[in-house]
Amino acid sequence: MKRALITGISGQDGAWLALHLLRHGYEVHGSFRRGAERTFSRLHRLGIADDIQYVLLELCEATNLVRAVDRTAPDEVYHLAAQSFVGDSFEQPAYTLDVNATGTARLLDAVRTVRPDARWYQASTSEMFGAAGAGDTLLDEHAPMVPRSPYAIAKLAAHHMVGLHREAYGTFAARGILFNHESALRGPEFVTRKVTRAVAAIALGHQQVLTLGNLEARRDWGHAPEYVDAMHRMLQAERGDDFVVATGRAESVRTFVELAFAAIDVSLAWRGTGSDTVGVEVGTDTVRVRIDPSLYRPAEVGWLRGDASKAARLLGWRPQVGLEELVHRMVRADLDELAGDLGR
Ligand code: NAP
Ligand code: G4F
Repeated sequence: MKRALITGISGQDGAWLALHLLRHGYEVHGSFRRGAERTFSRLHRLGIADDIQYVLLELCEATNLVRAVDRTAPDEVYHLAAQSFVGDSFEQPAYTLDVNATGTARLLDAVRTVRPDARWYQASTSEMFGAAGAGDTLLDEHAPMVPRSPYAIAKLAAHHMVGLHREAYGTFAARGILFNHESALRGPEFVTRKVTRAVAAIALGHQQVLTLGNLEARRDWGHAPEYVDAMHRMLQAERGDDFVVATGRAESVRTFVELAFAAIDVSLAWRGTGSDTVGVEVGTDTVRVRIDPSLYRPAEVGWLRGDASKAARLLGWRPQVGLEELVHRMVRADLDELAGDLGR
């Protein structure tokens, strides 16, 4: 039986990956950090909370990392833990660098010291491409990286540090450059889940208006459970390598909003421009979407679209669930969750 250590077990990807590895017969160790509440709500939602072995792990604490690796003795390390919200990284740049970049360096060193043969998966990100995605450029593993946020800068440093361990110490290290991936387990601060939760609340009459930032940003949105499968495939390959994981289709936040309202049979008409834009419900003329400029980012990544043909060729990985289906599933799940909450 293989043993996996997943850092960041409480997050969206941690939960989906744990489910995937348990189904493949792994012993799964999941890391958590101290907090006032230890609920593991996503793991409970997937019905696997009792199947995980939990280990305390804080990326800012080097000796704790050594002990965590020693205690879990993993064959595969999936390093997912991070300060993952781009917006907050502008408010907390030094903290984001410490957790995402220096934290990765600390954990790499702990694994090299205690468990040098363990295979490493690095949660790299399309955000590292940043400004290089402008003008609908199709981004593959060789595209330039022009980061535009403290989060992306920290992730790019971690990406290079993992590459260095591959080169200098012969570590089996895979770097997954994943584009945005979403699900009903996505954190509510990210735009997709913010939209689908609000649309569900509007459908049930508990919210009137959804307030957003930049409607024109385009993202390549895929289905999270498929993306954790790609992570697993990367560590079963012959050698550690780099892979873009994406759908190849980029749509705007505006289009995502339209699709989410369509899932509750509401058509939106857009009026105004820039921060004066409003989305109005066709038929009732009720304002359903407004812009709050305070939600604009100091520097924005306008366009991200990925080319995952290398993953298709070498890993046999291809995206399955399309954007319309993804949005529909997320709205449906939020309707069910909210209706359940209201019934309690
Ligand atoms: P997420 O839901 O925000 O989960 C992040 C996890 O990291 C949580 O378990 C969190 O624990 C943990 N964590 C945060 N700071 C930590 C620290 N100082 N020490 C130890 N653990 C810490 O993120 P996700 O969407 O699952 O993403 C997983 C990884 O993939 C992240 O590295 C993210 O940057 C990267 N990524 C995500 C996407 C995407 O579209 N989802 C795309 C590309 C790359 P708490 O619950 O205690 O906060
Ligand atoms: O949903 P977002 O916050 O995701 P973002 O910034 O693309 O980052 C996510 O994907 C990355 C992969 O590319 C991951 F590495 C990262 O960890 C995270 O999972 O924002 C998407 C877009 C942005 O352009 C943002 O400005 O939506 C725009 N947006 C417009 N209104 C909004 C909002 N974003 C949020 N979070 N909230 C809004 O109200």
